Amino acid sequence: MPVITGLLQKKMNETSYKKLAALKNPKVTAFVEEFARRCNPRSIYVCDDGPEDAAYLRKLALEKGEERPMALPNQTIHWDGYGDQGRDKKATRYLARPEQLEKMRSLGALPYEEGLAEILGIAENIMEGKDAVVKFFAEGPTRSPFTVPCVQFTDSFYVAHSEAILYRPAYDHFLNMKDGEKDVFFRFIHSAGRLDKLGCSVNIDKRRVYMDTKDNIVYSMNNQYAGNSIGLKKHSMRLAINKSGNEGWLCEHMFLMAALNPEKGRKTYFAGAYPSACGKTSTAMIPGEKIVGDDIVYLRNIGGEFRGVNVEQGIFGIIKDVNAEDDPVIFKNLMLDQETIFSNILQGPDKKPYWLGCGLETPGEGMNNHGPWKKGDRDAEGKEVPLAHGNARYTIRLDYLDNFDQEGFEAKEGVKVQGILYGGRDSDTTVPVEESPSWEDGILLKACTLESETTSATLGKEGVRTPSPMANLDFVAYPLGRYVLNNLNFVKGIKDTPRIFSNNYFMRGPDGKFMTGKLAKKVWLHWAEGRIHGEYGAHETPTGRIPLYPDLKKLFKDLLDTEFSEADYTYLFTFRCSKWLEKLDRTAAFFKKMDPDAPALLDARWEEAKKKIAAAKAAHGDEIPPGAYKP
Ligand code: SPV
Ligand code: MN
Repeated sequence: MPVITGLLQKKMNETSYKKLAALKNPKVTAFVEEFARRCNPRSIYVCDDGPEDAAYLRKLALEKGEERPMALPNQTIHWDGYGDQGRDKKATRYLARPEQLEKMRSLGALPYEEGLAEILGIAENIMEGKDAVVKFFAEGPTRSPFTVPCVQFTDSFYVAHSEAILYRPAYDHFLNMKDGEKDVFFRFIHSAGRLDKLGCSVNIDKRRVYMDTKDNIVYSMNNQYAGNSIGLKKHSMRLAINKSGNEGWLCEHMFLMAALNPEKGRKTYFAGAYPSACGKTSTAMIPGEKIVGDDIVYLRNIGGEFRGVNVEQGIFGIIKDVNAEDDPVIFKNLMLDQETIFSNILQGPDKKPYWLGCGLETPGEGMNNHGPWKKGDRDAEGKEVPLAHGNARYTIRLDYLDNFDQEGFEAKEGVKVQGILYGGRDSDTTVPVEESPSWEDGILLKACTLESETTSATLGKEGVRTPSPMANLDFVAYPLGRYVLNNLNFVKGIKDTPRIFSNNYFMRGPDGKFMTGKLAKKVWLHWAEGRIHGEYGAHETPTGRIPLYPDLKKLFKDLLDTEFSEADYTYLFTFRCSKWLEKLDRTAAFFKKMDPDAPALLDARWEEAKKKIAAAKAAHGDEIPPGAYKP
């Protein structure tokens, strides 16, 4: 029997105490007891999986002012502090044991003892006078080969409420754990710290997110923005990447969706990784297809098949530019009276939600993450405060969406993934869609070379390319070279390895304008779908295989009822040798910087690709139109 101390009895009511005791899990009890002592909340409420407890979290978030009511009764709004509007990369660190430290320095590691002492110092009495909550969740479906059980201890009812929307409940899963499994779960301790009148964390200078990948625990203090606070999202993802690396599966920063081909009676699952602002959500939500998840997947070899699950059950989505025209499915849902948390947008005097690019007439005043707001207001640095933040978000359950793939979401053994998409952003190098001839080539030439290019909309210089291998760099919790090797090795023993494709929706024409409309991604996806089923021919390029013009012309006509000219095709699918040589040089240099001990085979493969491209350039010129290249 677990020892439940007098301290917990003092801080819990009888129901909560009984729920904790019923788990008969000494490691859970010890975790709760330790942070009850260190953080010293006034009370601790333990949640089970029932709707009453989920409703209680929402009610408390409202009562405590962390969320506020909106015009529609089921919607609420939350504000993160003015300086807590995105993931804090600088303050997010790994606590590395001596044997891990050197290899994890480039990922932001701190010496274990030093970092732990600092974060525990910050945690001391941080919840004094506040109420805390303990809730159990699972990453992936419960009772499945994918399940990672998690326990969250937080003093933020906004965080707990968000998690209740975003993750599968798992109190019952903990209750039914067998003796041998009881030690294996992730632990998250979070405090928003002291709050101001808007319900926002005040001590942002003491904001820290410290992760111990060896003991699978994350400490997050003095923040609320979900990417900093929610244990189950990016903290859990880093622990899962480490765990999967040790155990031979994968945790990837990917959506999971199905391309539908009703004519042929096919449903083909794709997973896709895109750095931010490269089209990830819009690909997951292509009209007429099905979505399983939009952010994180676990991939496993199950019975020789490549299978994946969505780790989450909701979306924490960027709201900017969600409007009736560009994003009709989400927009419609945000106008309905269903459980929704808006964050960092404007609450108008009519108590309705307004955000940047919402396509509605917006009021000149209201409340936002700056407090009471009027158009033209300036912040302490003299910068105009926009009506909402560019990283403002909405939190909803996925099953509200008409295009939600319930079947794929519920499958305990996941869905069979047949295609992987790696989508970057550049104006002049990567063609809209290209298939890799092999898994290995896909990982080394498509996934590792992913980059996103700054635009005039982002701060800093235009046209700068940021390396973003697998779109996962912020979360890779062990040396990058080994992570790539694990990706390469993952398919050993898999019978039907998925095809890998690259995407780039952002090619610009000679006039500097985008070459294709937002919906063209449906055509690239369906070309990939057809290739998987052996349908289309292809031209070779030095890096892969590209579509033939007549196939795309027909797909544009059939799927979008638009014309696609041969001139546009030729421009978009021209292989640009020098641009690719530069891209491979940037990739190799980046890996050298991040992981000097990365296996030699990575460099060797990039050198080999460069030789092939240099030879192609010598034979065909710098810009090789589709079909001209002969290997
Ligand atoms: C991302 O930035 O990749 C997100 C949002 O999905 S956050 O929760 O901030 O990580
Ligand atoms: Mn993400």
